Amino acid sequence: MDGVFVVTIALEANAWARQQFGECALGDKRRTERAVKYAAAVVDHPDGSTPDQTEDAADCKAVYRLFDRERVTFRALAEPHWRATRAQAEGLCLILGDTMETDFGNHRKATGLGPTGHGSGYGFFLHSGLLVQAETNEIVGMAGQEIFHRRPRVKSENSYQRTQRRRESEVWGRVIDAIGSASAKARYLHVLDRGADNIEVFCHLRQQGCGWVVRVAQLTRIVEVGSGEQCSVRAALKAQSVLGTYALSLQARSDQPAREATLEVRAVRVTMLTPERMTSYLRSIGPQRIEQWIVEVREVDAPPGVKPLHWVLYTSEPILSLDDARRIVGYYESRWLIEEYHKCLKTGCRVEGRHYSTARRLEAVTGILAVVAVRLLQIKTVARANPDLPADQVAPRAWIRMLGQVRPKARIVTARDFFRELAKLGGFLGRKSDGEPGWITLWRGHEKLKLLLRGAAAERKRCG
Ligand SMILES: [Mn+2]
Repeated sequence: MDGVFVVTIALEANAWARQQFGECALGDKRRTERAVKYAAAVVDHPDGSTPDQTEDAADCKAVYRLFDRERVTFRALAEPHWRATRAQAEGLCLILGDTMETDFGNHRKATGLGPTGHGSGYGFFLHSGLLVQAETNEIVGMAGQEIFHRRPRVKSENSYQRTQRRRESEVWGRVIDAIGSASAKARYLHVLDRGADNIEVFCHLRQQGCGWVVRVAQLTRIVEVGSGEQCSVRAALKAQSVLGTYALSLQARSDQPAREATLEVRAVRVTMLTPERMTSYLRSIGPQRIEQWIVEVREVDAPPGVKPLHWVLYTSEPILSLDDARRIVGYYESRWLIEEYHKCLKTGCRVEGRHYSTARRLEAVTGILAVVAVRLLQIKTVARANPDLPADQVAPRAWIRMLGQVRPKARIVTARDFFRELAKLGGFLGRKSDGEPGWITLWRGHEKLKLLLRGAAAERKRCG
């Protein structure tokens, strides 16, 4: 499986920006050019402010004007990337779905935002579907995204308004539909957290011909088991014999020592019942019987004082063996990548540090940052997905040469070597106990390396 994105990372900022944003339909070719130019500047300095990322005041104003145009929306900027991602998908792909909350702070008074968090935050929600290769966890890109706002709660709210406000969970279905069905060469498996444990979500997934792994939120939900009788999810699992057990080494955490956990696995095939209260969506698609499997992983004989591990997942995939179950649990564990994406967007691109005065400008700039954050995530994970690739397939040769010059003891042959040395330049110690470098040291190393390259280029110019 040759990396689709490996080539992408090796591209210089300008070429990458053109590839990602050159097709944006913004109503005027000059706007597209402006977006490409700005995106390249963001790649070079993702956590800077807009004035930092532009050459002068006029350039900065031009970017602000760009984000004020009606046609220049989050969707218009990011959609070509989503389309390209879906077109690149091949084989079994996971689509990791999750919502990120932003908080721009109450003091800034950007107009058009809504409450976030427990009401103290002020911003928007970004729902994303990150497409990764199932076996390697290689990041292909974003398959679809949506920004939505929470309506402020009003005291005199009637039940209709309350239901409207609570229908936020419909975003799962909208993004599933926007991503749509896989092409003939790919298969999609959506991997979703507890927020998606909702009959409508399963219906959307099935309508699109996608598979799924969804964390169970309600163990008390009534389902139908094989023989047609009805019972709770919990009771259905309890009635099953153990499919197998396996051991898992857990690293020490602040609140508990390292331990070897023994995990029991159970699985059962169930049918979801059509809810009594039909929503307009459910009425529109007609009665549904969603047949699927439930996998349970339960820690037994946990030492006193620790909370035993317990995961329960719904899946469209048949679970006939312990291996099947472990594969599905492994897919769920890939969700750390979407959490990591959110960090790339918040810390790496400082999306919440943008000082724009309206929600529409903030949304529009997020259309660029959301795609740049994919690139940051790819840089962070490439060494993990393809450690043995030749280094010159993940980075320009000039970078490898320069890194070799400033770290003369380094031997840079593979992608893993390159990223470890890059992280060391950024302060990563690389001791045995340090594991693989985190993206902050990678990013610092990358920043330093670029400065070195810029210095060397200036020197060459001067010496003619
Ligand atoms: Mn979530």
